Amino acid sequence: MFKFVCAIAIALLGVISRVDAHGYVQEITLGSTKYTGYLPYSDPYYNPPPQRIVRKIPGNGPVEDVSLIDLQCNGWSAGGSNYVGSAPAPILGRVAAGSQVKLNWTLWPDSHKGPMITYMARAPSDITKWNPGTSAVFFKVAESGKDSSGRWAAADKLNADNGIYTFTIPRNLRPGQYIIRHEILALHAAYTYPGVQLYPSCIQVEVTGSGNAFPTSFVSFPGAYTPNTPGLVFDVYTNNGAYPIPGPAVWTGGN
Ligand SMILES: *[C@@H]1O[C@H](CO)[C@@H](O)[C@H](O)[C@H]1NC(C)=O
Ligand SMILES: [Cu+2]
Repeated sequence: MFKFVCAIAIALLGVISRVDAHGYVQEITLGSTKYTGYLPYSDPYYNPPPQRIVRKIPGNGPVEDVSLIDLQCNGWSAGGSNYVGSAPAPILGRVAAGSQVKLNWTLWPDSHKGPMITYMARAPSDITKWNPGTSAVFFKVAESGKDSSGRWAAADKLNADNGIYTFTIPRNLRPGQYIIRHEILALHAAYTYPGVQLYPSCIQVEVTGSGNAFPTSFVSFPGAYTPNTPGLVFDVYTNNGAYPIPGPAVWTGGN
C-alpha cells in the first residue's frame, strides 16, 4: 500500500508537492535493552501517556522547511498550541560508550531514497528539562548516504536490514546525558528546494563509561542546514554521481 501510494505520488510530482506516507523510529535498542519509541498514533490517546525516551513527534510526516525549530526533534510549528517540537521526554535510556544503538524504522517506502544521519548533543544538566533551542550543541556521529554501487542508506540498506539502522556511540565519548538526533532525508522531490523531506527525532540517553573525548565544533538545529547546503538539493532520478551528505564531518575523536 505504501509503495503503491508513493509510486502514484511520484508519478504526479510537479502537480503534487506534498506527498503522503513516511515513517518514524518505533523501537530503540541500546546495547541489549529495547525501548519502545514515541508512537504518535497511539501514545497521545492513553491517560496517562506511556513514558518514552523519545521526544514527541506529531506524526509520520516530514519537516520541509530547514529554518524551523521543527528540524531539531521533529515538531509542528504550524500546530500552534499543539506544538510539540523538542519538548523533553520524561525518561531516558542508558547505553555504554562504544556500544551499538539500533533504530527500528516503520516500513520505509522504497521511493524515499536518501541519507541517514545521526548527531548527538550533551545536555548541560537534566535532559528531561533541557531544550537546546537554537544553541550550537550538536555534533555528527554517523552518516550513510549513497555507496559506489548506487545503494542508498534509505531505503535500500535500511530495508535490506529489516528496517534496522545501526550506529555506535563513540567509544571514548565523555559520559553524561545526551540527545541522539537521528534523521532520514528523503530526496524523491529534492530536485529543487523546498522539496527535501527531513524526518528527525530525538532520543534521550545517559551515556556511561570513563571516556574523556569530546568534540570542539558544533552545529545548531535549525542552522546546520540551509537551502544551499550541499545534498539538500539532489536529483535522485538523473544524478548518478556521488551524493554529498549534508552537515559537518563525522566526529571520530571517540573511536
Ligand atoms: C521493529 O519493531 C516492530 C514493532 O515493535 C516489531 O514488530 C518488529 O519485529 C521490529 N523489527 C525487528 C527487525 O526487530
Ligand atoms: Cu511517502
